[in-house]
Amino acid sequence: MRIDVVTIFPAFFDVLEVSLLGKARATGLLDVHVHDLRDFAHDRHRSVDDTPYGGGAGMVMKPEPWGEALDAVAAAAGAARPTFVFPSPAGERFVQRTAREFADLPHLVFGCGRYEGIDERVFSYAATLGDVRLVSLGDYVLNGGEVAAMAMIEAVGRLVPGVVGNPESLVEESHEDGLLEYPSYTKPATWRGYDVPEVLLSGHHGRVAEWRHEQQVARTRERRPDLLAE
Ligand code: 6GU
Repeated sequence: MRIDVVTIFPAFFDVLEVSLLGKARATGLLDVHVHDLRDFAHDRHRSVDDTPYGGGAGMVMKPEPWGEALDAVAAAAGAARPTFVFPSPAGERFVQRTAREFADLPHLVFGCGRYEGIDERVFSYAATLGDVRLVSLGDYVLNGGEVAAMAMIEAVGRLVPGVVGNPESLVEESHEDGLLEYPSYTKPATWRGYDVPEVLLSGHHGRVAEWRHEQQVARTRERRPDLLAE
């Protein structure tokens, strides 16, 4: 899978070199390219923002550098139409289903906005080059799309076949079956007076599976009743 990122803060993405995603990059499973939006601004100050038409607080990202940046990444990637992902608190919710959907695509382009947002025409233009998605992590506001893009890249990247060594570990985790994950324990069986639940020491696979499922339902009901309603 190819991933391009357009941002005014490329350094946010330095951490893509560590851990499982770093390894996936080194082995070529993930082909990640980070671009500085200011490289596509041609005035003396390499400006990427301006005041909003109609007035109001803050600055808006100018369309011209974005247009050039999107042209460049679309051309670099060749034939396949990219999917442009713009992290935005005004977008659709990013959930595990979104991550699975994105993991099946050949080319994702993350466009990270700052300030009060990106000139709306950029989204219309991007739609002529590929699919466009505005996607939010949740109902709170970050300073820009960079941290959100990082979270999405990790959630998507780990679903690309081969990135996570043991594919079984992707099956039994929170949100894969609409429930939160069951609690996990390791040795020692007693630690500071806390015991591992007896059933897990029993060696009885059927009872273990049943207990884990009960735990999943109980903690989902307690912590995330909205998931059970869905
Ligand atoms: Cl995707 N972007 C920004 N700026 N804030 C957010 C977000 C995204 N998701 C939640 N808050």
